[in-house]
Amino acid sequence: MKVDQSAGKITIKHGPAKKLGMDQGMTMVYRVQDPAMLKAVKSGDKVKFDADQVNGQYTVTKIEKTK
Ligand SMILES: [Cu+2]
Repeated sequence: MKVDQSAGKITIKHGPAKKLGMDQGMTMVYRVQDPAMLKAVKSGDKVKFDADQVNGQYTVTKIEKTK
């Protein structure tokens, strides 16, 4: 939904993510492990991503654009 490369953050609208304790879909802001990861995506893209809780913050560890 929104990419903020300088802050290393991305807003993602996603479906249920049981692994992260999210039983319902939602739109939320994630940190990214490495801001360079955000060069591959832009606002409006559909993405596939992996995330974990790192130091209590939801952090994207992998992201890729899908069609
Ligand atoms: Cu969420």
